[in-house]
Amino acid sequence: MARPNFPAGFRWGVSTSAFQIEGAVAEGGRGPSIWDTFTATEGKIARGEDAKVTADHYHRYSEDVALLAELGVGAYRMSFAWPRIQPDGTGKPNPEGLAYYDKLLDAVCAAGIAPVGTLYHWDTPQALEDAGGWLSRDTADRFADYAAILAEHFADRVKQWIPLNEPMVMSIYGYGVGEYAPGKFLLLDALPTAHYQNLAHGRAVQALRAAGAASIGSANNHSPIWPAHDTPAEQAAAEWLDALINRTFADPMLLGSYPEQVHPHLPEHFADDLAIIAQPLDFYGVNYYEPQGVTAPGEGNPLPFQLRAIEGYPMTTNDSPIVPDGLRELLVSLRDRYREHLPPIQITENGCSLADEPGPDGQVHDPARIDFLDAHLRAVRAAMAAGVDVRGYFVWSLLDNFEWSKGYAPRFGLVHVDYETQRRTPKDSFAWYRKLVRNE
Ligand code: GCO
Repeated sequence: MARPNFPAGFRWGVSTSAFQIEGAVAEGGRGPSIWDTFTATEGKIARGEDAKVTADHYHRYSEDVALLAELGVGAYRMSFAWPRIQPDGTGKPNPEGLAYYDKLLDAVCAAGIAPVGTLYHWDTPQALEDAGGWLSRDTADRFADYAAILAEHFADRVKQWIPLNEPMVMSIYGYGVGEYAPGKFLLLDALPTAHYQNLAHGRAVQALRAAGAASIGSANNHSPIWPAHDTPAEQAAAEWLDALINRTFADPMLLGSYPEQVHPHLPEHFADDLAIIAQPLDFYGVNYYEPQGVTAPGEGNPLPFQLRAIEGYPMTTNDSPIVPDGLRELLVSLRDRYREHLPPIQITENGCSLADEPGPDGQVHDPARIDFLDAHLRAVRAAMAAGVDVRGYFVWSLLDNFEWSKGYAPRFGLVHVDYETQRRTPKDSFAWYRKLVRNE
């Protein structure tokens, strides 16, 4: 299959997150996170699975960095586990936590790969959640302290920073509907968590800049919103959902404002924080997986919209429709909405879960993932041809990993992980991406 060509200097990478691959949850002075608590709660995770070991990256990071080097990517997006750095979310850093990321980052840099550091990928220290978590403004202050610690210790090796991964998912899935940690069911009363995460983002950018950070961006999950019909009721529902899952997180960062739909649900005096949130960014990171279907709310629905499944497309094993052109549509819409306020874009996550298992030959043949990546890269290329400034693409993910409340069944990796033996097997898509990255 021909591969879409990309300009010289286009940044190729892969992404992972600490809680999903590290394991060693009680080693190295790490404190408990909300996801340790959530996985220990009956009925929250498929098959009662947990992330105590997962891909054991904490002990096997050298082997995984060798896989990165074999792949030939120029950048590796990882995340720091807040509870490894500050076990209860406050105070002096844990030396063992600093030492672990020193080793990891030294290995990544020695392989000639640029680390991209996500400060937070949902693993809030439990002690901070007990004190209010993202419902409390104080957590934004704690996050700024945490950002300063990371910048002080790692800004010599980490040249690109992302304060928060997908604050929308934390707010909606974690506090709104409770499918993710910390498992609260607040619906629109969860919206203060969006504001305090946005404030934490702005405070972290300030702290990172003060420590001389070179390049700072985001990793916001965005979806095109697809109403079933062009009726006033469905358009209103679509505008509300777009406001909630896209604009509540992009507008404050890029425009210094919130969509009016959410104003009544934000903390009083939220407007006082907008200048802090709207810190200039060097790149706008976008995580794309699928469009989001929507329709008008039914009788008695507490929300001003009703999600609807998008049909007629192939599906991943994570129940996502595979819609490559949705990425082109999203990128063009972001450019048209934010215009001169939009920094160059990095696709900080894109990938698919399949039921990958080694065949009789011991190899993992995943043609559907190759097709997925090829089609989504063509969509990126089409957006670039339409004038959207996209500078990089990171596959989610390097390794099969713990897929939150769905556990280990959804496999997203370019590399298969046998969780019994910890054997890594590069899939066919690994070789395909390797050739693309190396322009072979
Ligand atoms: C996300 C998270 C990842 C997920 C991936 C697959 O975007 O939800 O950043 O942690 O594992 O997206 O769902």
